[in-house]
Amino acid sequence: MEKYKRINTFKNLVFSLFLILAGCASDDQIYSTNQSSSSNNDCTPNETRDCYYGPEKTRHIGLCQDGLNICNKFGQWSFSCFDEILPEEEISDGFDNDCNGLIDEVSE
Ligand SMILES: [Ca+2]
Ligand SMILES: [Ca+2]
Repeated sequence: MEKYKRINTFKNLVFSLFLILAGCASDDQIYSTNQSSSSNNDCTPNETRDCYYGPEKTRHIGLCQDGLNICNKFGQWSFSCFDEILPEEEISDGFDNDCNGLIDEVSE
């Protein structure tokens, strides 16, 4: 019984992580919470939202990924964007490292 519970909790954890990582689910959440808050910085503690501090044209391109702002206990968004992936120097690895839409374009 105990074992089953633990597995279930783990499953839930994985599922919520998946929701956070899958941008669309959290987008919906952010949209609804944004409507109720008047100021940009105010948020509910432990709330999260997508963020990306790289060039906008590289967002969601290649390896580049959004990170998360996390709301602190004072109701302010964290300055850091956790787990975001910003453009890096292109290397020959089969991925678009610098997020310009071209894969391994250096090996021409
Ligand atoms: Ca590239
Ligand atoms: Ca590459």
